Amino acid sequence: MSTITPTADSLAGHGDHAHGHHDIGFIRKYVFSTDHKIIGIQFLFTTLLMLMFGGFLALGVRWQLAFPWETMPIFGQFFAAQGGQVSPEFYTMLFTMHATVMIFLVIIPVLAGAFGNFLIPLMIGADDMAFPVLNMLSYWFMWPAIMCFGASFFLNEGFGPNAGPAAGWTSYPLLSALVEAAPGSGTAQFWWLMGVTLVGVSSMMGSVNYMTTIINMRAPGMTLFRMPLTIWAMFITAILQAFALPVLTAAGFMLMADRLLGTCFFIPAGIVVNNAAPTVGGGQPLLWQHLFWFYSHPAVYIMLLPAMGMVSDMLACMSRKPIFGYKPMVYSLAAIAGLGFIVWGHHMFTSGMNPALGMTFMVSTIMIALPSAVKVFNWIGTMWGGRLVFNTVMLNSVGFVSMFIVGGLSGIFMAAVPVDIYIHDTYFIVAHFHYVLFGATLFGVFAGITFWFPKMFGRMMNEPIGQLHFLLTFIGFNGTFFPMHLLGIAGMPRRYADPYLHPYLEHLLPMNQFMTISAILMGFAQFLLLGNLAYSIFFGPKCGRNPWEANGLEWVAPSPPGHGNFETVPVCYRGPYEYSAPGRDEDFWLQTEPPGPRPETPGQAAAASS
Ligand code: HEM
Ligand SMILES: [Cu+2]
Repeated sequence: MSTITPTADSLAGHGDHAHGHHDIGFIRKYVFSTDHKIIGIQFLFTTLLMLMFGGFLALGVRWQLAFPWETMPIFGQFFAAQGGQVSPEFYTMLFTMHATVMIFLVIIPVLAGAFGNFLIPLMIGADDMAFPVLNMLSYWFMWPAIMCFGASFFLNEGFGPNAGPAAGWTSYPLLSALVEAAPGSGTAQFWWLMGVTLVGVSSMMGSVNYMTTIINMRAPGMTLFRMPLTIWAMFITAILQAFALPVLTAAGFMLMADRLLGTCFFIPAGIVVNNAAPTVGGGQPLLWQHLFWFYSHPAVYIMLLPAMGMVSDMLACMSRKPIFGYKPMVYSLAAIAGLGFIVWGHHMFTSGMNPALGMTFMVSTIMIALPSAVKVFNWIGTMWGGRLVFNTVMLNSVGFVSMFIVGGLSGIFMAAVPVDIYIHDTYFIVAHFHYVLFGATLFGVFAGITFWFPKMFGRMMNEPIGQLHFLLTFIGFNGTFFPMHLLGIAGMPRRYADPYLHPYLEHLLPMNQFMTISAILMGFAQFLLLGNLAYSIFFGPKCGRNPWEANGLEWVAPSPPGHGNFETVPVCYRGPYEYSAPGRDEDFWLQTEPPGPRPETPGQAAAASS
């Protein structure tokens, strides 16, 4: 791809566009806005709301695991029919909807929807996305999805013991294919499938937009290898979405057809469920698992890669050093994404798979450790010998790296077939994915909120509260999730409403109580984040264009940037990581600053030409 050379014409044309615009009403400006910045902020607040909701569902799960069959405080009143208890069906619904909300309504949209939208045009020097109306639709398709998921709680055989879809966020048949299979398999499961389909529509509209924008709308001089790693990560994530998502959508339609049209893709013959007539299909439940994970394994990278990119940018800035190994960072992102397509079988090691096939899935999965290790090594290399600034951004970024190491290492255990046969479907798995999704991604998101908040609102967030929020979340997180490794090794299965019915698990109750208390602490800590956000939007200290003295194009625009982002088309002269460049007075070097006079000493000349 070639770089566009700036012409006086394009500069003037763009300038005109940035200034000469029309007055639009409140609704068009803030509700049905086509401005990528507003859409990004809409995504951010929606996902934070969903994060709180999903967190409450998780606390419901934790309540039952710590105090089984005891009346739930406060919320117990809502299901009086059960005597305020969490029934087994209700427990199943709680973890299903917790995971559904966290994955489809929090992590995926916060990364691509909130940060992708806000950052892509700003960081590549464009005035907006390639398709602004499509972009607006991608946000507004989230709400029908949220409503479908919401409806699935109620439009069922009655709120109460039978409430909600309960086949897990993985929706394995037969639970999800046969209406009679379980209390949640009826109408609730239908609305769940509708919700996932709509989230998919939203994601796909975003993905097309991001790819087009990044390929076509980069500012003059912004070559591919001058793009910040955030943009590389968003680009690769968009490609992942585009290739993986159609498989899930197709599988969803097949499942719908099984439920509504009498097909039997996933329903085998002769199964009797709940005393209904034997099924007459010739299908295979395992087919769903293959199709589902063909999407969902790449999707776990959709939930991680953007945060990796963002953390790379923040770590370089807060270490005042160039990113260590920029190109290896790009190639390792691409390698993780590419390998991510050929490992899905590791979710099915215990399904009676041919050992030769299991072996190939094992090897390909373990190979992902290589690019992952390159990234970890390079993040540490970036910090090594830097002038580290220990603020909220740095703390959360280091939280990301360290928790990713823990989650990544437990991944290698699970990738090994003999080990996985023992720990499959135990709490070890739950520990692993929370370390990656929460420990890594969510800490990256907290760092990103603090880092780009000044650009969003023109004000800084409160530093002491930010640090306290990090500290409490970090302690609460590890208190909640580290013991899950031990539970898993002790054999505690996931998705059991009462594991203590098995005598060999009875002694694990105190550890579960400790974890629940840690989770409650962590839940409360999130109010610090919300309070900090609400306060800082109105009362935070005002800041200029570049409060962190960073290099990227977004820091050239006003804070917050107006409609059209830049006053004139930014021209990009170098990569985004020129921190502490030798021979300069300042320790940062904006991508837009024209090259200065020739360096004096030969050493500086060598440094400048390399
Ligand atoms: C407030 C913090 C959180 C707590 C206390 C929590 C707790 C739990 C618990 C207890 C389970 C049930 C495990 C089982 O019995 O199988 C669970 C499942 C799950 N959680 Fe979380 N979680 C939290 C945050 C998150 C976040 C941020 C994400 C994703 C971004 C997430 C994703 C999942 C997933 C995918 C499952 C699997 C559910 C299933 O078995 O189908 N959780 N969580
Ligand atoms: Cu996987």
